[in-house]
Amino acid sequence: MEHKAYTSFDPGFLWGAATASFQVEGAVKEDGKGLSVIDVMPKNPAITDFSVAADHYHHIEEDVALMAELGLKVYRFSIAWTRIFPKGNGEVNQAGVDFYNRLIDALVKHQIEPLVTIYHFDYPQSLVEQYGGWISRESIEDYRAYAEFLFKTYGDRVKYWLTINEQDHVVRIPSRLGLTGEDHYEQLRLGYQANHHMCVATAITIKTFHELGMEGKIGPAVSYSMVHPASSHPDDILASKDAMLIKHNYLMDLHCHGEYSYSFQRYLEERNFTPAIEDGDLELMKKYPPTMLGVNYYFSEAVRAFPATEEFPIGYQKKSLLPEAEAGVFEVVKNENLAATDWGWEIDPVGLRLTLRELYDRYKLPMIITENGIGAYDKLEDEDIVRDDYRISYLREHIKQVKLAINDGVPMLGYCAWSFMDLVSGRNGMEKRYGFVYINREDFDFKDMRRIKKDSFYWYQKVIASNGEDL
Ligand code: BGP
Repeated sequence: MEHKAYTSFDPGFLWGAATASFQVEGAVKEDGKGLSVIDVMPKNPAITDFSVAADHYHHIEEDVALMAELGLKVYRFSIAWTRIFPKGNGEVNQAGVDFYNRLIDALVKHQIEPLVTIYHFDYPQSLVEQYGGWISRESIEDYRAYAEFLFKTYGDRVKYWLTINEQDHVVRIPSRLGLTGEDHYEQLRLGYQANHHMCVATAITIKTFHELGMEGKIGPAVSYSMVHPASSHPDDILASKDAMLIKHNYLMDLHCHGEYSYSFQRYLEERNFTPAIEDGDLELMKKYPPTMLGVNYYFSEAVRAFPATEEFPIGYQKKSLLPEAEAGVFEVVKNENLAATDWGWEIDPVGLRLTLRELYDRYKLPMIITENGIGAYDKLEDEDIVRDDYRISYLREHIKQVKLAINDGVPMLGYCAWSFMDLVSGRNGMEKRYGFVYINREDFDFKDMRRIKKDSFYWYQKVIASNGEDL
């Protein structure tokens, strides 16, 4: 839809960039930090571990100064649960508390709004050992108590909170739940139980947020993107709707409406995946929905119908971490209309506008983009130059679509690019870079960790300074 009247970004629009603790901090065993599931999971030997990452733990003053130079209005980062509570519950580690006090104070000094992710994948390993972690109901109170501690400790300076990052990924990636040994079917079944506990934990934490009279907004950071039908064949259109349901909407319906939709209930029943739900759980979710949504968007997908057969019976999934095909439901296929990144992620800026409209139509909550960016093999040239024009063009096209979504009537609080600086990619180590700031290290050579501004840094600086007019 083209619009006659054209709105610009609101003067208070939060231009930002994001990171996550385990991907940037390093110092995994320093100052009393406990181990997380990320620290103990089996690593792909082709990539580095996260022990040093971007060494942000030892560079916060320098890094925040760069954020200020870039002009950031908001910085999204996550708190490592195991720096605050090394065992996930029980004793507090003051050195960890102080680290985030220093970071938040430095941000506030530079008038950068902190946007805090309470938990971004690095679940305390001790809770897995104590009672199995998220698959146990005991996990709910420990998460709530941890979040309450953060509200009371940092809430005087932090107004925007993200509860859980990409819960759908956590429940489907066994190492992020701390699962070992179970077969694929059992992992999925336990994943849906963990999912339910995370939804209850989110709702009860939002209840605590309100009871403490916290100012500001709170909600999950969700991975949500359009699943297009591969053709206009009605079977493919049905496949795309079903894929949207089992990849994204099942979770949003729980967070925002406190319900397992009828079709999702059927899906779970047919596969024996229905989780144990206690009286009052759904009421709690209904009563305490999020007050904002964080949206992580990188690519869209196209799907066609994938009928169940004898060879692929209902529920058969391709052996990939995130579902690429599920018999009886859908199969992801290449979208011939779109170019892709070096990792095959299909670049779809209009898909972002569609995503934001879809989310707002369904859930009516203000949103902030919490991740959007392109992973690439950046090349450091002589004289510390990184010519990442592909990043500039990716971000430019996506920001244009955010603007169009605002014109469509979607309330957007801000936009955080992924990522502020290069960091260790969850599955691809240091070779897949995302930052505005280059970190001079490779997977197995830590070099000097020098911070180098890429071309995209100077471009984004202009975008922010012009409030999105100079793209
Ligand atoms: C999201 C995560 C981030 C980040 C990003 C890029 O799923 O929230 O932590 O890693 O994806 O993914 P990747 O590093 O696999 O390219």
